[in-house]
Amino acid sequence: MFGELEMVKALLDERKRVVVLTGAGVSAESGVPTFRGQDGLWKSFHTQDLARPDAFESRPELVWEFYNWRRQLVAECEPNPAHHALVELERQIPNFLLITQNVDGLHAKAGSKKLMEMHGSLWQVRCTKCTHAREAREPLPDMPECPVCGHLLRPGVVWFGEPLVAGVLKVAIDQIGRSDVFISIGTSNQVQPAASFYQLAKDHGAVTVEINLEPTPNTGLMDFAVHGKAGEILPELTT
Ligand code: BJW
Repeated sequence: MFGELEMVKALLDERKRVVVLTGAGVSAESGVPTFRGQDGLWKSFHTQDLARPDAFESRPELVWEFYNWRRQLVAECEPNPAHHALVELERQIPNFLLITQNVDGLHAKAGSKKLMEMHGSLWQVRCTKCTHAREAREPLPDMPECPVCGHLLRPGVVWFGEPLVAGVLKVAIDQIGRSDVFISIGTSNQVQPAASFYQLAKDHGAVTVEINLEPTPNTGLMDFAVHGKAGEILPELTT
């Protein structure tokens, strides 16, 4: 290990207040497709239009079919060394928070506890009419109905134009504002507000780090950038 990675490890060894933001790249080595890029879900399946409230309104059956397909795919996936390394960092660093954009549940499956899923979860559903919301691990029909009022359920994820999971943004802003180190891992940094978290950290004097397979629009603005596979890089930070 050398260079930037060595410096990031030294920062973490100081056990400062650390906030980590993760994206789809962290789950790529578990077999979960990313959204953008060469092998991205949205390139292969032209599904960007499905993760939208208006798509669900006009074609709910198609959108549910897409989410049920992903639920099935992700159910077979296991956490990889990147997820496990983040559990270990949480154990080593007393003041640690993991904010994930991922909806696959793999951080929780690996054992992360100080965790916020800012874009919701594939394993949550909620009613389109009443306040009913629940965890749903079991296979669902293509048009699942609310057990309380009979209206259509929807996936418990955050689509474009929708606010983040309740309370998450406030906690994120508060914690990032008080962090000493902010690390963005496996995200293309193209979706707001997550893509701007580094700026918030920087404005409050935190050291900012990017770990990603390839450069992102934020790379040049980060204090440190390490490019490669999260599953290979993150375990290096825990030893
Ligand atoms: C590896 C790797 C390996 C691969 N190791 N790396 C300001 C300006 C402009 C627009 C906006 C703005 N503020 C808000 C918006 C609108 C919008 C937005 O950002 N649009 C952009 C397209 C410009 N944002 C929103 O609408 C958000 N809501 C909001 O801001 O609400 C405000 C509001 C307040 C009050 C009332 C109403 C509204 C919500 C955003 C929701 C995003 N939802 C999705 C879908 C979730 C459900 C689902 O999964 O189906 O979330 S979109 C999708 O993108 C998903 C992801 O979480 C998100 C981010 O993707 P991510 O994780 O970065 O993945 P990729 O694929 O893009 O990148 C993976 C990276 O990993 C790549 O770089 C690879 O190289 C790398 N990689 N293998 C390390 N092994």
